[in-house]
Amino acid sequence: MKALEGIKILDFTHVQSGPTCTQLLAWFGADVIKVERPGVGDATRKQLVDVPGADSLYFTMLNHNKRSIELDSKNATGKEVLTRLIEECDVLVENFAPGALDRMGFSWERIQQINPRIIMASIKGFGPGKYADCKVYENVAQCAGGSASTTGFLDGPPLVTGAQIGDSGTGLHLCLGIVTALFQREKTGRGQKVSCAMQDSVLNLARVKLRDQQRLQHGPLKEYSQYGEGIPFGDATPRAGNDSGGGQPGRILKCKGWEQDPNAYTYFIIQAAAWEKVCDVIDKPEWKTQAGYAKPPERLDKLNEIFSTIEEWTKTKTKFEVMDICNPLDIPVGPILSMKEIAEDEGLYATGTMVRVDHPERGEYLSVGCPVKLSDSPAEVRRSPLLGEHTAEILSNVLGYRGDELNRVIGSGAVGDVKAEAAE
Ligand code: CAO
Repeated sequence: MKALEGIKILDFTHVQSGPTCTQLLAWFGADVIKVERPGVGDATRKQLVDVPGADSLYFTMLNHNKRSIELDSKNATGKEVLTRLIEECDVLVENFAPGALDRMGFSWERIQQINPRIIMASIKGFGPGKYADCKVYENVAQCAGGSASTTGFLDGPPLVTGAQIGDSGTGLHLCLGIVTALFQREKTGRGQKVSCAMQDSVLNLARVKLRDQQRLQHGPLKEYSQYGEGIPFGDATPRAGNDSGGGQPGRILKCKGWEQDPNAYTYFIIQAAAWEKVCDVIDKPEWKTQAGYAKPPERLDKLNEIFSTIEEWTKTKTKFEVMDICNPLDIPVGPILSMKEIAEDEGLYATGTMVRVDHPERGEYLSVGCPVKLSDSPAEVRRSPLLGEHTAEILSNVLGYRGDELNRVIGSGAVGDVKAEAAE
């Protein structure tokens, strides 16, 4: 038995933010029914196509373990089928542009009338306010949520990060909201609306930078490299390069082979508790007691010199040798892993964090498995559905359409190209 077994999700999501949420719910055991426009489907099916004719990796990697029904929600019969789905499902998840669901005739008020127990979960770019009507994509959220202004180097432009904190980050937040609302429904018997704005989710993940914004009022941020370099602070949290976000100085340092390999680097933290061991490893034992180096505050104006000296040592080792030497000494380091190295790491496949998935159109591909491991509800990754693959079985098995009723729905053109025999 899976944790969310018996929970039905009406998945009205598309692109990335919403689908990451419903994929997690599917991995936790919910029956996720993805509603897609007939003949078109989620736009990502045909975005960044690598295998002609096959669903893209963008789609397949975000829609595992779901069922797909083709349904035109603007057609009268389509609306009738959608109403039946709302009656049957526990949760409706959507991330359409602001107002799109209302324009279809399915406002929150209407949805509650149809099914008072349903939980409706929505992702929008911004919360209520002057930008509420904007359509928003990943990088817009990273910029509006304070991440871009605090990412990058001091002398360069703001940077977006490769981790999809706006889309997948918001999907994670929404998933937590849905499960929490399901938990509350156990006590109240009522559904509720769960809303996540991408700006808010990014800001939540950039929380420590708002911490620093307020600390600035009480003086310079001494753990930032620019303090040691004598560069004055402005009135907003600056970009901090690869400085660590906490109170322990850290940097990315070159390792053996860096001249050829763009990822031959390690992250290296000179945590106060491990300072003496760092000094021994890099053969600078005198720094353990020398004034100006022995105590953490004294080191802050010498970080460039200290990290350059450590880098002379890391350049003589591979990033994995640095890890092997430092880890037993409790010196926090981490190799900069390329996606190629991650894709080849059998240890990640052994834990289910990476998976190999078979697909009828594209053959085997790699994906990231469920990152949350439940001991009583292990996630098994199943391939994403083809467009409308489950239309027939959802109409008949979930919604109970039979005989003439089924033929009427199929004949209406609202559910794509379905064979009545398949549904019967
Ligand atoms: N049947 C009939 N019509 C359907 C349908 C279906 N099954 N599914 C969707 N549609 C319609 C919608 O009703 C909408 O019609 P109207 O414009 O007439 O109301 C239309 O398709 C387009 O939907 P959309 O505006 O949501 O899609 P878009 O490609 O123009 O915008 C996006 C995409 C992501 C910018 C927008 O949906 C959005 O801002 N979503 C919220 C924030 C978000 O999740 N962003 C992250 C996406 S991942 O990077």
